[in-house]
Amino acid sequence: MTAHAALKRWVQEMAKMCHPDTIVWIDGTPEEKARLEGEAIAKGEVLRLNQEKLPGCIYHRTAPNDVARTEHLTYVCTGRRADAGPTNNWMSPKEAYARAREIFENSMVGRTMYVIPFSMGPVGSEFSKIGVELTDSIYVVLNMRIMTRTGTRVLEALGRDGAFTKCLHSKADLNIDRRLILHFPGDNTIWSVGSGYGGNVLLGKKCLALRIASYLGKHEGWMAEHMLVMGIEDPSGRICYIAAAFPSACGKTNLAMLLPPEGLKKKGYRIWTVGDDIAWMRIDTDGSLWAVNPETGFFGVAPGTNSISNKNAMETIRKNTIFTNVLLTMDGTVWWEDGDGPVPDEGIDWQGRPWRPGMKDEKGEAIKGAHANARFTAPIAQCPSISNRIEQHHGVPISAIIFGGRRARLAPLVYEAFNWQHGVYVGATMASERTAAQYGRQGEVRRDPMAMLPFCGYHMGDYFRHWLKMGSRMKKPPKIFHVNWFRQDENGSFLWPGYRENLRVLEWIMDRVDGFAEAVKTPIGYIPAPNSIDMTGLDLPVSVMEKLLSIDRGEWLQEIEDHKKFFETFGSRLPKELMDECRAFKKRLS
Ligand code: OXD
Ligand code: MN
Repeated sequence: MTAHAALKRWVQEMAKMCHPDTIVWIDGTPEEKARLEGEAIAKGEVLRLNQEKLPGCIYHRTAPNDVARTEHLTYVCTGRRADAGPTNNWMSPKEAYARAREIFENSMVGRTMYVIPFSMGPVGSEFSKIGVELTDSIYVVLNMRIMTRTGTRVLEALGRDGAFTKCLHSKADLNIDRRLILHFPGDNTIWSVGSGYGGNVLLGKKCLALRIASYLGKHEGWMAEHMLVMGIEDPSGRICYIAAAFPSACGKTNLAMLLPPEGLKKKGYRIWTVGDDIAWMRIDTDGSLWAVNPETGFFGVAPGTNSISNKNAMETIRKNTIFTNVLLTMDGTVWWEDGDGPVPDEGIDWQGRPWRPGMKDEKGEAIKGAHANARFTAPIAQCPSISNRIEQHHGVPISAIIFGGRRARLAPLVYEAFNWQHGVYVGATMASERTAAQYGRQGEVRRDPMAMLPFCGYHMGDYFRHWLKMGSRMKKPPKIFHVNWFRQDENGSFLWPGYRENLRVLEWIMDRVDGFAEAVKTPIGYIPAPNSIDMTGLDLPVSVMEKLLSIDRGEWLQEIEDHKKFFETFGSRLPKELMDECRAFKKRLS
């Protein structure tokens, strides 16, 4: 087990509250995986899929009311309300512990409490953080074994008195009225109760690696960001690493595993995937920014993933994968909407009901086989484009940071910020439009600074200040860019083909980093000079490219008013530099 007295004491204390029948310490061995899968299958928590077609794969359904992160039940519990800031739900630690305690009390009677020691980042790296999650869900254990480094080696790295994040989870009765996702940055503690959905219960991910880590990063001088990390190997064999932040469901996983488009293939580019969701970044001894992916797996959205949108993901999930809330086919395989064909003639849908294509509900709407947020959990080691630097303790050096949103109008295909401070302004004012699939008015702009709106564990005004400070400490800060793959014409059709073709934009970004791609200075930043993006093999009329890069001063002037209003919500904690950027931008446009 462990010689760590404080850890043992805490496990005992939590067990006294939750009252499990037994306590099992997770060791991370393959034998343990086989045993746990067997138990989960016997209990009906998961199903074994067709082992010939999907070796090592299992299937799980969540409760129908428990299919996505519940932001309205997610709290940052700081001593003072002001420290959580206007973008987080807040509860006092005293009230939060008391309310959750009532739900945790006896929640594990008749169940086993699993103790999962896990490391975010390579075990033993000075960049990594250790957590211990207590849970009554075997599904959580099986997922954590894929998404993080777990088991005895982590306990060894923790030693007798190492620091760790205390993560407590119970499904309890999966009642949404008794569901709470609580973060206590001051206590390095997370309590999650009443849910079985990944984003709420795999506590290493959003809760630790973003909310708690962003808080730790501010205090310790590093950054925890909602970013993919990828390496782009150019024809000479040099690899340039970039980190990119997009709001949830805007294609981070697809971009991280990009395959070069036909037209650029002969140039010899290769993409190396470091991570698809989270980047921990520090200034190294060379004065530049280095990033590690703290995770070891992908928890990706299944619908829309297919051999065209993401061939590497389809290869990754052929074995040892957990499928959640997808359609189960009659031969024990899986399928989802906008996946690879053919559409099965029948199956069992994500709610466990018989399903056939074309079925309609009482409102006449198509019944989907898979939930729109159905997921796959797969080991990064199975990704054909995996970077060979995943286990490097210092990660990879970052040359460029990319922000992006989904904007039908306004934002051009790509532009480059003038400098770090301007780049922070670009990230802080990032926004995405709601699509028909999301709750709220269609087309409505939702500000999502650095794609961290639901994940920043402290006051966002202080977060912006931290970004500015990090830039001033770097010898050579990465260049900052903004991309928009989603610009539309007057008829609502996308102007840019996206997917693999995005490499053309990344090539321009790399060339800008090296200082030789041509650009035109505009009030919003530098945009590509005509013909500076390689269009070999892509038949896109020049007039469309012009539209993709066009800047409408009137629309931007309106946008700035919205930036100002948004900034005002942060009150006196907003760094003055960002309002200065706002004013300077307006002047450039007038
Ligand atoms: C997200 C996710 O919601 O990565 O951002 O699951
Ligand atoms: Mn994410």
